[in-house]
Amino acid sequence: MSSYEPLTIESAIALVKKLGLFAESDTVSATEIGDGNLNYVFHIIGTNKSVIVKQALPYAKVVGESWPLTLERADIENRALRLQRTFAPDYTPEVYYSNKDLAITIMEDLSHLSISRIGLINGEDYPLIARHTGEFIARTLYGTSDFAMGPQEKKKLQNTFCNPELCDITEGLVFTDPFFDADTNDFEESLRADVEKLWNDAELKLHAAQLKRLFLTSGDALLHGDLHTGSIFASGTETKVIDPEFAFYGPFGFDIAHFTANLFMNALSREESRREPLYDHIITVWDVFTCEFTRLWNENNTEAFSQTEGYLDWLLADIFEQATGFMGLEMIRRTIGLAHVKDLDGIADDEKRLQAKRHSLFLGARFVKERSRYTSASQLVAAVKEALQ
Ligand code: SR1
Ligand code: MG
Repeated sequence: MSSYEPLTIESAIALVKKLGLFAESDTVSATEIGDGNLNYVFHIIGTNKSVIVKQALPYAKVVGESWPLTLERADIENRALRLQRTFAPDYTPEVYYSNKDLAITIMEDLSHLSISRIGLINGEDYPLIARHTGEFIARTLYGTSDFAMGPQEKKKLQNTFCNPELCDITEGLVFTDPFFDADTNDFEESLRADVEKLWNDAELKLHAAQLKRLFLTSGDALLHGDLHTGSIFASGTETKVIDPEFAFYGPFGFDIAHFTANLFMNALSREESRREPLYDHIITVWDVFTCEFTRLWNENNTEAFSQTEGYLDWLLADIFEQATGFMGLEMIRRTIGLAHVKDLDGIADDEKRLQAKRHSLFLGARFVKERSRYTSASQLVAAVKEALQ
């Protein structure tokens, strides 16, 4: 029988003391700080140290108890964090303790950093975030791929990261619902004409279906699975990627797509004179990802064709094309789907907010439909600049 019970402030403190993470005699306080869509997050502070206790709830917090959700995701998150830390220790928090029955992960406190979405909204630029995130993505993806592990070991690992319920959320909220008049959609009434145009765009729907198939069937590498700017803690010097509960074996282009889509949406929320740092990040993350992936490819590769002329270039071009499409889908769903972004929703001026959302929809659709036309991040940036003129 499962011993699961949702934690309270009191039981969270009792747990960390029982585990010996804090002395019984220590004065310990806790605050529930979870502002995500799915979990409880307790920040626990003692005299000399602090930790984060994260607990999955048996439903999606963003919707309520009417949307039951597997507790398995806490175990997936815990195992993904531990694995990602072996490939990218500088960019992954340390896990101190995990308990599958309680759906709990206790990890390093990152409260000296800020959630990058909030920082970016408040005008921070995080000069190293793109370099660090590009290295994180390249190392975790390459390290868990057929190329690094060999197909047998990779398949064994892949089997342990089947994440059907969380994938189902993405398949619905990112790849399907925004393209139909689905109950989960949520948009401002003033956008109805734009949204109906999108629902009636047969070409867009065909491309969305193709990208959905890629997501459903590819098993390139262990993805983070939800790598938006709310999953990244950052400062001027440090970057930590958190929350890999959506981790599963999927297409190489997915994580970088979500990071860049969220950077573009932040750019849309800014005045023109403040957008350039976001554009630089998008170019940098692609440069760094490409260089690091290439370095790892040449250093450690089990594939007999690895040095066959043109193979790596073809693969990188393919990753770029699929990522451009996934990026467009993320921009669309964050504008009209169930889970929005504060970057766009928080624009106080009605006209500016609607304009930013229309740009997000327009650019999202363009990136989905015309993904094969783009071959570099500077072309993506140029397309955004042109649309905003
Ligand atoms: C019901 S969960 C909604 C969204 O929150 C997560 O962060 C994922 O992005 C998911 O699509
Ligand atoms: Mg999350």
